[in-house]
Amino acid sequence: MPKSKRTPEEFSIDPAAQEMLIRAAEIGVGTAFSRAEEMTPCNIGAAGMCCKICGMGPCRLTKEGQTGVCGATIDTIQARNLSRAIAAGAAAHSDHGRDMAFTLKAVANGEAEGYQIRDVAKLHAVAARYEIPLEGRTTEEIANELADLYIAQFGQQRGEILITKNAPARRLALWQDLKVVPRGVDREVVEALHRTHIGDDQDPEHILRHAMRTALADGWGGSMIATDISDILFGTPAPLVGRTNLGVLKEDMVNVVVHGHEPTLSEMIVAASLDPEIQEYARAAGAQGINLSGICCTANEILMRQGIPAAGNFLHQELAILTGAVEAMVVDVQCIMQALVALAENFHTKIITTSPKVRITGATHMEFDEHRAYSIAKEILRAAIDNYKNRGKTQIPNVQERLVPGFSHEYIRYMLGGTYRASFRPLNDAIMSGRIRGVAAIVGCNNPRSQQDYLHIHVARELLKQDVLLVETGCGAIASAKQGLMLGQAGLDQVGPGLREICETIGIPPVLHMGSCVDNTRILTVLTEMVAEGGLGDDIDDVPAVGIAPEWMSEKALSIAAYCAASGAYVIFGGSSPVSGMPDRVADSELVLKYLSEGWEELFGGKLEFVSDPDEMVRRALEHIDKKRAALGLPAYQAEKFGRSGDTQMLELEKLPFTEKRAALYGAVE
Ligand code: SF4
Ligand code: MSK
Repeated sequence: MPKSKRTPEEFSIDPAAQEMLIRAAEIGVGTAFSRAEEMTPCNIGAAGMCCKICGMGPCRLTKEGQTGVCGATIDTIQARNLSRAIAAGAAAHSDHGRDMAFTLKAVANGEAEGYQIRDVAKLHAVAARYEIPLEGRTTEEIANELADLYIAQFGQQRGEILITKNAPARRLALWQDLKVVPRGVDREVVEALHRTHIGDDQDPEHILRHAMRTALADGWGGSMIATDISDILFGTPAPLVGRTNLGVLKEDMVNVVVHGHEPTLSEMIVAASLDPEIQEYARAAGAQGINLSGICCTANEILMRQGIPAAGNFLHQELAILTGAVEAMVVDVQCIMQALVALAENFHTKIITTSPKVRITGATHMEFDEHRAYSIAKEILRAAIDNYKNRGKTQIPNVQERLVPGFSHEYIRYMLGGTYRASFRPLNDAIMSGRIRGVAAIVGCNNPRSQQDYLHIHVARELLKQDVLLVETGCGAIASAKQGLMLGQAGLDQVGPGLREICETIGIPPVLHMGSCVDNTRILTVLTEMVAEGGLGDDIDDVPAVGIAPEWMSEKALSIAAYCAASGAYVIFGGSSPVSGMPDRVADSELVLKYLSEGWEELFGGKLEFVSDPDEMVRRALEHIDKKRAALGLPAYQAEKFGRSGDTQMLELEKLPFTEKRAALYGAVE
């Protein structure tokens, strides 16, 4: 393996990652970090200037006015490439939602071993949204009807998918005007692929209009279904104390890491790990028990519901194996690196694939079936325990941090007003007064082409200083958690004065963990509730809010960006743009890039821009928030007006002599 040009510190800001990267170099094994360094991206493909849709190509358009063999222009090619990526992302999220709907159906019919409906209140709330009768019916009858309704959204051919009814009325009317309300989830994905086949839709703006419809079928379709059903089956998240980073792995226990996205199997593994029979089996193997942890969004799912520690985000998947302490990494779907299998050959770790959709050559396959989920979960855990005896030399970084995850939109509502006055009013009021300047959602992946976590954390810290409340999901959330930004203390010493007052008063961290990447729909719901509460406009594009994915890498991220922009949000992506063109060499290669910004803004009020410099991301985010504040007639942000309440005053009083302190608190004594 060639010697790396970058140091471990340049690869990641996380000390646990740095330690494991040193270990990788000592052992002589590669990781995504070193492979990214060795693999120079193709500059033509990276700029979206290559088409390989048909056998007359691939066509690389690198000269002014050049077209593909079929005559396709650079704009058409870029629009097609982006549209296909959005369709793939929407398909991944939505297929996850479909599987959740089938699981709900199986549970309702009593056919899913080990599962139950844990959140009946959420089942009722969701069913009521779609006018499913509740009176005099059993939980199973209601769940059955909701499952059928949700399953039907995927295959529906005409009309509008019902989930879009949850959007603000003005937004839905706009989508209806623009004819982008999805007719059925699958239909839009299929049509995106059809339109981008050789010889079909060749007007870039027309292609991208349909890309928006496809993305909406994800955000206000498949993903929202996935989130709703996960909550119904496994419980709506509420804050609890969790831990994160590789230090959560344990030297004297059987370490099982679950990785991927769907909570169906991982929840069952959590339950099976508590089974006395399994605990005894682990002790008989010489371990103190089973230690479960997660990677990526599966981690987020079981962290925010069960408090199971998160071993790390996307770029930690290989690093966990490098500890030598993982008996089994159990994967389902999405974001699983093929490199895991080859890396695991250097250790004793078993890579266990479980989804009927995902197999990796060389991995052990133990197929999951929700009808006998608990038994399969126990078989997987037994296989991990049997592997404990094969463990060699280990090195677990002594690095971990606590966090408070679990801020579902239901909980945010509750925390702002309690049981009797649950409401978004206090949040809206805080924004209207300027205590909170605005809200930013920092979401998305890690990408080894940047320094792991750096962009997430730099942007987060700068926005917090500017009194911007942060909500986070996916790997971005784990990045913040690793840095302690999801603890109450961060609301006291890492934020501007106005946000500090809010964090103090409610007792929340300044960065709210809202779940996995399908749970970006929770953020759409929060924005919708803020609009409904009043004072921040009539639609999502009025709210002083931005979405940022500083280290994005997946097609799912592009789908999320598109549905957020279609919902009215300003979305900033870091890294490089897949449609950047090469304006310095090919002057006519900018249309699509401009269209995502100016064109989408004109149509939807939301837009997508690619910005590589984190300070520029912050500047644009704040500029947008301030522009929206001004449009609403809200006072301009003035940090100096706030910060004189609560702990700040108490801390200042503490410094005074006793008599002055008493006088300040209780008045002068005669
Ligand atoms: Fe080339 Fe046109 Fe075929 Fe694309 S569709 S590969 S531009 S010939
Ligand atoms: S896991 S899509 S790396 S957020 Fe959802 Fe993380 Fe991105 Fe995968």
